[in-house]
Amino acid sequence: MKLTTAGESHGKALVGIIEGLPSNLPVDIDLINQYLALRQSGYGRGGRQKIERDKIEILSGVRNRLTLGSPLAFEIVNRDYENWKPYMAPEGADVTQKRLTKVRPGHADLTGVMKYDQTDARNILERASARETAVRVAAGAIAMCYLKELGVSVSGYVKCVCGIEDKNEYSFEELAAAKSQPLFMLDPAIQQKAMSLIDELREAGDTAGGIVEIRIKGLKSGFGSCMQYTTKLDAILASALMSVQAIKGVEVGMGFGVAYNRGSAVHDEIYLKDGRYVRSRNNAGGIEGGMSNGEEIVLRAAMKPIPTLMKGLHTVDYATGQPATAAAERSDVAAICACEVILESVAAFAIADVISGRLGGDNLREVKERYSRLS
Ligand code: EPS
Repeated sequence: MKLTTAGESHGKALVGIIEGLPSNLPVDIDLINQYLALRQSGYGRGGRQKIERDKIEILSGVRNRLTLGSPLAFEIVNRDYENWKPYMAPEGADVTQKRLTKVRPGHADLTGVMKYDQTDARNILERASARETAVRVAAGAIAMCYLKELGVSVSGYVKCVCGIEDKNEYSFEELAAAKSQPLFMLDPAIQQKAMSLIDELREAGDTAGGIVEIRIKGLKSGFGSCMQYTTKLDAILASALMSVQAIKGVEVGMGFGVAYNRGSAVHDEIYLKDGRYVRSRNNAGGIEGGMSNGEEIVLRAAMKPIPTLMKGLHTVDYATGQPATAAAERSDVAAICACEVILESVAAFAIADVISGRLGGDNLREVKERYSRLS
């Protein structure tokens, strides 16, 4: 399975093409739009989300809500394009306007203008923007339709906002409550503190990142491989999560904790119970030797604070070489809820890809038969 994305943040539309879906897969358009709306939600988001009403428009590959096995192409229109058309139109635009040369620390601006031989960081940030993730959420929701057919589900919640951390453990079922919360957090008191901090940061013109936990339930053992480094499931998932804008760290299971504990406190002991292998706990996060071991897959990712700070950080104006305050017109204070939805989506897509890589299958019946034969 392969996803190609295209589109600029203030261009006409965001576009995605998915290749490799089996035929006859039911595509739940309401679910896709629900995920797109969730990506726009959450406490701490900025002005852009008041303009956009992200909705998928499927252009090919689906007939009467079932996939055809052909490339599935779709678009998500940028409503803000109407305001940006004079400055963004491919057919001709006034590029003297909306120029950005006071490059933002932490954003793609500076390295991008140098690499692509530009004088206007607008030509970089439009594509580097996290708006691109709308496409990945739509594709992830389609991957969830595929996973649902096999009894695999993906969920998650926000564990930490700018150092305010929920250290509780939750069952997979408990995670479902997160999405109805303003910050997708599960402890009301901790969430309240995090919301107050976001208010403070908004006043101060500052931003916040956080930690998201993603869990995958129902995946049978043996997905991924120990035979070649490129096929290790943890490497594939870490790459998927790290590919999301603003992610600076990924953990699997106990993650960095493994470095602080002895072997007997880290490894999950194995028992045979009623003819099935079970483990004493799940520090491995459902992956051993680069393969799923049948336990829940547990991933965590750290999101850096949004690099557009309304108060502006020290920078250099690329046009003049003079010291400057970094550009800021509008920004999210925190986009951790969006990040949670995006991480679920990219994890779902990566797992669907690994399953389809192992099972093949031109049509859904073949895929389901092959999956059901696995123990
Ligand atoms: C985003 C839209 C953008 C930003 C954000 C993501 O809107 P605008 O730039 O028009 O205000 O809110 O972009 C970034 C975080 C970024 O780094 O560029 C969206 O729809 O998710």
